Amino acid sequence: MACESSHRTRQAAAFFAATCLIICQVLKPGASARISRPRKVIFDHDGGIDDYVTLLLLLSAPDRVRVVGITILDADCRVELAWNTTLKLLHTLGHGHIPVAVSSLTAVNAFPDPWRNSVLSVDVLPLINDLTQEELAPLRLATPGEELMAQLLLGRGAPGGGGDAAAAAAAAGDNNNNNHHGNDGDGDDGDDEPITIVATGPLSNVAYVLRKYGAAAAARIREVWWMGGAMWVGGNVVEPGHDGSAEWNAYWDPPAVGEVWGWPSVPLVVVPLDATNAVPVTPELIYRLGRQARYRYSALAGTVWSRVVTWVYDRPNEPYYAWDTLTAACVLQPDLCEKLYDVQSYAVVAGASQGRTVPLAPSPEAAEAAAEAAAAAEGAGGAKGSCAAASPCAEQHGAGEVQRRRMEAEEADMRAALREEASEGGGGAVAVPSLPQQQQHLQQKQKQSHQERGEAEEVVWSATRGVTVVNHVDAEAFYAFVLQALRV
Ligand SMILES: [Ca+2]
Repeated sequence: MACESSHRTRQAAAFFAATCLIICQVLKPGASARISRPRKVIFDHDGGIDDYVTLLLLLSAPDRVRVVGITILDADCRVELAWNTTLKLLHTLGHGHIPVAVSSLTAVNAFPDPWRNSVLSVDVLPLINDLTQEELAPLRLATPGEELMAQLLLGRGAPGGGGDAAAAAAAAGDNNNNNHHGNDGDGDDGDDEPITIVATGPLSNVAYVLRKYGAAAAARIREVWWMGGAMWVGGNVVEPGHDGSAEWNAYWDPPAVGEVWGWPSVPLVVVPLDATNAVPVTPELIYRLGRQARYRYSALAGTVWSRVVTWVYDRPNEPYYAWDTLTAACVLQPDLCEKLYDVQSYAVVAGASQGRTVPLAPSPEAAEAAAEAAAAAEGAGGAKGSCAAASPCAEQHGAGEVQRRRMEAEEADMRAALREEASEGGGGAVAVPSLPQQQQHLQQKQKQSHQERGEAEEVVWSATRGVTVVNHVDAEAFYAFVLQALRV
């Protein structure tokens, strides 16, 4: 009995010690640091003006994200210049240890030259030009950007890259040596934490990695945040032969969008034009950055954005938006951005709508309007409950729905006619709001057409998958967040 009692006492003591150990582990400072560890990020950009402000934003929050590598596509830029510009910014801010590589992948539909050329206006900024070309040269990695992304994901380091980059940065006198995290520059720091990809250009690099490395790479992606697509609003592509329904990042490489849509196991958060249309880069925003220009990041961001502020006069109906910067802001401050989850959608990868991203459901606003119309029709049909089981009354209840369907069908026919006109005549673009029912009808029609002609069916549409869509942001909340974040 005494022995049993002693055994129980020892058990109780062991339980108490184990409990204490767990509690102590949770409470000690190091434990909380692990819990709130910054998330690893690959910044996959395409060298536009907005991409550099986005880089500043990502670097401004080392407590939330750690940029482990940067890949650049030759899309909204001249990529050799964009490489220079990115390296100069990193060096200026003491982040020269971050590996940067240029992708070898090329456009299906190239960006307009004037947009691509704008990178020069950032590359020449005196604020970032204390390095000579000779000093920059050793910072350039031989590894193609798409392979750097793969290596960072798969934890193989960046052969011929990261280590060399860090050494080269040191040799070039990386300003401040501001390596907050002891990162050796290759992203392979021995942990197996999945990596977030913040993609503010086309999806080509992401698609390449998934295509070549398959499930092994997919499993290493925590999520892809992509600035791209236009879900329930018209696109911003104005090109001959296109119907204007696509957003430019998607249009640059539509098959890549389709490929990423084909990986439902890779969480995808889309920041489409639906959200970014709310956040123009205004003169007032830049003035506000100027008022806090004593902060280096604010001075740089304001200067970079000032390169495009004249768009408010040049293109009053389509000003320069903070497309990419909003995407990074949503990563850093998730509650800033309203999201819809598991939005079933597909991408158009060929034809006059290539690059279009198509949700299967109507927008929340349209759904709400339809519900209100149905409710109003129900109200007009008589006193509530007066005809619960009566067939004629059921028809009355459905009047609003019938009207909605008729109006949608009429609108869809009109837009289909416009699409055909655009594709046949190669004419100007038209704004095409998302009408998934009509799109599916169009798909069916084209499939039948191929079958009737005995042709092999062209791959025009991606698989359907669920994505998270950032569909709304409060502009002032976004501006205030950026202003606060850039006080560095
Ligand atoms: Ca971009």
